[in-house]
Amino acid sequence: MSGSVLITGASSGFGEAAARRFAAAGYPLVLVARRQERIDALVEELSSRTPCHGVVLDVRDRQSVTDRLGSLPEPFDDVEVLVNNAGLALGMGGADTADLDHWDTMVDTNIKGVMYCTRTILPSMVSRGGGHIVNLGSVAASWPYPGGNAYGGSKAFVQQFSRNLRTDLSGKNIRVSCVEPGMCETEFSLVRFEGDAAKADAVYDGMQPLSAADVAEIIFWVTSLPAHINVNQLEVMPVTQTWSPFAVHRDQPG
Ligand code: NDP
Ligand code: 8X3
Repeated sequence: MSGSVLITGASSGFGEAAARRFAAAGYPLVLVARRQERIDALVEELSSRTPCHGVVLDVRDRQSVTDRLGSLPEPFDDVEVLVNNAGLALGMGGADTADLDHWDTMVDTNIKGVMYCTRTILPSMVSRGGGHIVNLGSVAASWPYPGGNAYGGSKAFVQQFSRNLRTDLSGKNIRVSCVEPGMCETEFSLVRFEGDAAKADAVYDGMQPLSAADVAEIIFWVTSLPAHINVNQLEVMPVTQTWSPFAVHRDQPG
């Protein structure tokens, strides 16, 4: 690789771990998230290893994404890898009781944020004649579970958007991969349950989830394969997670 690596959602979880992984390999980094202190601290820490540039913004803010990620200073403007990682789940209630504000936030972040960042960075990849977009999907894109509703729907968008990008980018030497993890202990569940640590901890109780470093290694691996190889979609779960039989409700008359 010759350019920079831009990671959204770099202030925790997969994004932070991916920043460390790419820094260890010496790539210039653009680290994006909303929490200024976290981004500042990571930029300061990783700058001793590699050039780092922090951008504090909300990926839901189209103007801000377009203006700030579209005018990065050198050498960061030569983005070779875009990791569209910023995202979240909110709530786990049924679709009939879910909070519409939660649904809006998931759609705006997981769908629109990915669209804005991709559309902003893609023209420079096309001009430079190469690049790689890694989108963070989820097992929830393909496998429904109770309370997954809008979150699963938003990740299904990420899966299909990734495939469609590949067709649009045919012949342009730009790779697109959708990495789809299962259960991984990050701040994901703490965010989903709005700061309720007991509920978040219970999600991983008695099982070994993936770690953020596991997923970062996969993201790094996908990008470091020989340039003629494109991993389209990569679903990964901890060994402790698998599928259940279909639920059949038998009380309902005909
Ligand atoms: P974390 O909550 O640990 O990290 C989420 C990151 O996204 C944070 O850095 C957060 O930063 C950032 N973010 C959230 N909203 C915005 C926003 N509007 N603008 C900019 N940045 C934002 O979770 P994970 O690391 O686990 O999640 C990363 C991605 O992986 C998400 O897309 C998630 O859906 C997906 N995923 C997670 C799985 C899991 O089990 N953990 C499994 C499968 C997929 P800040 O708050 O500072 O803005
Ligand atoms: C997060 C994984 O299984 O909690 O995307 O939906 S799961």
